[in-house]
Order: sequence, then structure tokens, then C-alpha cells
Amino acid sequence: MEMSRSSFGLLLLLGILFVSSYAAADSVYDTFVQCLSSHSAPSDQASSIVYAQTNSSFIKVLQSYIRNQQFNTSSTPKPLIIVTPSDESQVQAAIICPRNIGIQLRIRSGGHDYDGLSYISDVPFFILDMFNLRSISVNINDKTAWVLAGATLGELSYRIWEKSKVHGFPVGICPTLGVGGHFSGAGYGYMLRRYGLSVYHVVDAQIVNVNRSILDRKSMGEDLFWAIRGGGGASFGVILSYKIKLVRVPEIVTVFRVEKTLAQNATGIVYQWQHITDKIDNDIFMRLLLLPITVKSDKGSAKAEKIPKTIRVTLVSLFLGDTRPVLFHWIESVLYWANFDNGTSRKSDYVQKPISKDGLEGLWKTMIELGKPGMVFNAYGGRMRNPLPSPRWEHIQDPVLDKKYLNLIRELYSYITPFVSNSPRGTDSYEEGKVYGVKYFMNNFDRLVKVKTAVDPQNFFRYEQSIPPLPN
Ligand SMILES: Cc1cc2nc3c(=O)[nH]c(=O)nc-3n(C[C@H](O)[C@H](O)[C@H](O)COP(=O)(O)OP(=O)(O)OC[C@H]3O[C@@H](n4cnc5c(N)ncnc54)[C@H](O)[C@@H]3O)c2cc1C
Ligand SMILES: *[C@@H]1O[C@H](CO)[C@@H](O)[C@H](O)[C@H]1NC(C)=O
Ligand SMILES: *[C@@H]1O[C@H](CO)[C@@H](O)[C@H](O)[C@H]1NC(C)=O
Ligand SMILES: *[C@@H]1O[C@H](CO)[C@@H](O)[C@H](O)[C@H]1NC(C)=O
Ligand SMILES: *[C@@H]1O[C@H](CO)[C@@H](O)[C@H](O)[C@H]1NC(C)=O
Ligand SMILES: CC(=O)N[C@H]1CO[C@H](CO)[C@@H](O)[C@@H]1O
Repeated sequence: MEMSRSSFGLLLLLGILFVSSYAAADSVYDTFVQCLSSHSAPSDQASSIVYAQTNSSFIKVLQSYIRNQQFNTSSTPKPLIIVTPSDESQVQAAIICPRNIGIQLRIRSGGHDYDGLSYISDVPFFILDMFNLRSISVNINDKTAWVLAGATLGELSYRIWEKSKVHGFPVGICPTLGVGGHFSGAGYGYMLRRYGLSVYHVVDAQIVNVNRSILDRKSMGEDLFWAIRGGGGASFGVILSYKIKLVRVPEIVTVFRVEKTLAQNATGIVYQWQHITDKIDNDIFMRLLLLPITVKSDKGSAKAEKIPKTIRVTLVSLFLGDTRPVLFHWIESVLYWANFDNGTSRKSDYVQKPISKDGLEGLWKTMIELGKPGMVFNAYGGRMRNPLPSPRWEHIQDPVLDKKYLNLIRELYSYITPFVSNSPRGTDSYEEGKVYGVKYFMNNFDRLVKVKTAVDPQNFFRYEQSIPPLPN
């Protein structure tokens, strides 16, 4: 029997609170700066890139890339120091120095990690913040670009557009996402159906490994190169840059948007969308945003108005071509999408079969009851029918996943589960790391563990969701 093979990534917006704190440690700052000076730049430079908690701009620097507003609070655990390298040698030195002090490293590029794990931990840690390493060099002759990890996706699209109006790169929807985290996590966006994931077009990379060596694709080998195109970067080293191959985009594209509530047959729209979305032209991307909303009534009390009564479905679509209704220059559509991506924290899941009308109605009921979390449906199909190897994504169409939409409802309920109890806490043992890793990477977990064991057997590059090395 031929099943519909569409998959919808569902991102549930979840609310999270996280409270903890540590004591400041000035001696960590001194030791770190000394170490950094002795390993690379002259001492004046070392102190200019290390922020202690007592520096007046510490909080500003910390919060500049806390992209999840729920974690942008004074009670969020803070790093002991923030190191902001502006060249490769400072990155190399920065990964030597914490070993003398016994604090862990967290690497941050765009700061969009769903769980804030690039800037939060409950162990003593420092942030290696990549925002000074954000240059982009586009070579329009061979249609490639080297992009440093700290660049944002918006900057990347813009720099390409400056050089060519008909080239772009398939990236995520939110322009403030960082290249470091986005590409190492594979990257999907509004050109997914036409061009697949970002990493399908990544042709080289530079990474600082545990021994401070700077490796490129050739010297790191294909296994590590595979791992950092979907397996996350922070388990393996510090990614300095990616080299990408540009793709063609039309100079003019078409966008449109429709909004319906349940009373306006939103259920019909979602139901029908599910059935056509993987069959339409690969140049069309359609995303559904579902949100429980209140309904304005003329005489209802202010209190009653605060209770969500219905679901609002917004269909946002991009066509890589020119069909009159709403035309945009390519680069403007990048900004257009940004309005539809006000993320807090999320969870994602895949649905392989369309959800029935009853299923949808059950979902609405739960969403209205919970009141807050919204959902985003992204259509796959197209180029994603034949996925290329990537740690996180080649299993999208695995039969193993061919079950459940009711899981969505369970996922929605997990919204009320506190962060600390459902998030993996530390990967100090292989078994702990495996719990998270298998859930996320499935049958690619073992290969990632092999890569990890080869490149970082002592588990220096670890964080709360990292790939563990095999125990020795
Ligand atoms: C509002 C919002 C919208 C999103 N939209 C999309 C989307 O449309 N498509 C999509 O595919 N994803 C999307 N995501 C997910 C996003 O791609 C990932 O969260 C990604 O990891 C963010 O990268 P970052 O550099 O901004 O985050 P960061 O928080 O800086 O990093 C994320 C992870 O990568 C590690 N890391 C970062 N930089 C490096 C580096 N240089 N070397 C090694 N490790 C590094 C961090 O340590 C952390 O573990 C979205 C997330 C949010 C919050
Ligand atoms: C975090 O909050 C501060 C003020 O509280 C604000 O200045 C900063 O821009 C916020 N961070 C982000 C990334 O929005
Ligand atoms: C609701 O939408 C579906 C799909 O477009 C359509 O088949 C159905 O007739 C609509 N129902 C009403 C009452 O308009
Ligand atoms: C997202 O935020 C922007 C700016 O704050 C706002 O204009 C837009 O309407 C919001 N979009 C949604 C879908 O809530
Ligand atoms: C790092 O250096 C050590 C000691 O020289 C060596 O044994 C190890 O193989 C190196 N690791 C990597 C990943 O290069
Ligand atoms: C990066 C930075 O501004 N560091 C400063 C932190 O505070 C010390 C002590 O005042 C300065 O020496 C550093 O330059």
C-alpha cells in the first residue's frame, strides 16, 4: 500500500523556567587571562577578550546572545567568565586554559539553542563566545563562500545577495540563528523542498580539535566531517568556519499568507494542507502556524477575554518564482519570514501520516486547554524524499517513526513538565549520554560515538546533551 510519505516537523513552543546560581570567582579570571597570555597573544590582548563577572559589560555581553527570552533573566545560571576570541589562535588558546582550572567549556555562536545549552549549565563553566568571528567571504566565481561560525544566517543571505541577486543558501527561517549551531545541527528552512538541508551544500569546514589543531575536511577525515553536519559541533571541537556551495534563487519570489480560525474552517485547511503539501511543486514551501487565541467579544469581561477560545491557523508560503499576488525581492523574503518566527523554546517531532480530522480536533482541544503552546507544521517531501547522509536527518523517513500523532498531544502536555526533570542532566557517564543520544540520533548514535571516541576520548568537549565517548 502506498502511504503518504509527507513528514511534518512539529515545533511546540514550550515555556520553561530554570533557576540556579553560583558564586563568582575572580581567581578564575586571573588564572585564565594568565594562561591565555602565555599561550597566544600579548597580555594586553588576552585581557581584552576575557570578561569577568565583575566587568561592567559582562551582563550585556552575556545577554546579547541569549535568544530565548525565558532564559534572559538574572536568575539564569551564569558563566564564570566569557571569552570572546577574535582570531583562530585565541580559540586554540582558550581550549587549553580551562583544563588547568577545572571548569567546563560551552561554545556559543548565535545563541539559539532550544535549551540554552550554549550559555547555561549547572556545573561551573565559561562561554567561548564566537560573535567576533563572523566574517563571510563570498566567491561568486566558483559560487562558494567561507562563513565563520559566529555569523548569523541573515548576514550570510545578505552578503551573498550583495554579490549576486540570483544566488542564496538554503538556511533556517529565523535570520538571527548562528551558523555554528545551525549548520552543525543540519539546518532546514524555506528552501528545504527544493534544495534539502543546509549541510547538503557544505563542502568544507575548519574545526579546532582537542589538541588545538586546526583541521579542515581533508585532515579531519570524512567521519568527523559527517558528524559536524548534523551531529552537533560541541561534542567534537570548536567549529571555526564552514565552506558552502551557493544555490540559485530567482530574483523575484512570491509569498502569501492566510489566517483562519476554527470558525472559519481552520480544521479543513490543516487537513487539506496535509494531503497536498508533499505533492505540490518543490519550489513551494508552506508552513502552518497554530496558536490558541482569545476571541474578542463586545461585552465579555476583560477576564473572560484572556481565556483562549479557538485556534488560529496561519498559512505562510514561499514560491521560488514569480506569480503576481505578492512579489518580493529574494532578500526581502528573508526578512518576511522573520516575522513568523517568534521562538521561545521548542520541541520537535515528525508525523509521517496525515492526522485525521478527529485527531486534529483532539489536538485543538488540548491546545486550547493548555492555552500557551503553539505549533509549527513544516512540510517536507520534495528534495527530502532522498535525504543525504547526515547524523540527525537521514532517519526522518524511517519506518520506526511511522506511528503516532497522539504523541503530539503527549508532547504538548510535556510543556508543563519543568525543564530540569525532562532534560538530560550531564553526560558524565556513557549510559546517561546514551539516553539522550539514541532518542535524538537513533541508529546514527553508534557512529557518532565512534567519531567522538576517536577525536575526544577524554570527553573534554562535553555538555548536557553531548555525544559520550565509549567508556575505556
Ligand atoms: C527561534 C528559533 C528558530 C529556529 N528556526 C530553525 C529553522 O528554521 N531551521 C532549523 O534548522 N533550525 C531552527 N532552529 C534551531 C537552530 O537551528 C538550532 O537551535 C541551532 O543549534 C542554533 O544555532 P546557534 O548558533 O544560533 O545556537 P547556539 O545556542 O549558539 O548553539 C547551539 C549548539 O551548537 C553548539 N555550537 C554553536 N556554535 C558552535 C561552534 N562554533 N562549534 C561547536 N559547537 C557550536 C552550541 O554549543 C550548542 O550546543 C531554531 C531555533 C530557534 C530558537
Ligand atoms: C535580554 O534582555 C536585555 C534586557 O533585560 C536586553 O537588553 C537584551 O537585548 C535581551 N537579549 C536579547 C537577545 O534579546
Ligand atoms: C472546509 O475546508 C475543506 C477543505 O478545504 C472543505 O473540503 C470543506 O468543504 C470546508 N467546509 C466548510 C464548511 O466550508
Ligand atoms: C512576532 O513578533 C513581531 C515583532 O515583535 C510581530 O510584529 C509579529 O506579529 C509576531 N508574529 C507572530 C506570529 O506572533
Ligand atoms: C592528541 O594528542 C595526543 C598526545 O600527543 C595523541 O595521543 C592523540 O591521538 C591526539 N588526538 C587527536 C584527536 O589528534
Ligand atoms: C574584556 C574586558 O573588558 N575586560 C576587562 C575586565 O575588567 C578588567 C579589570 O578592570 C580589565 O582589565 C579588562 O580589560
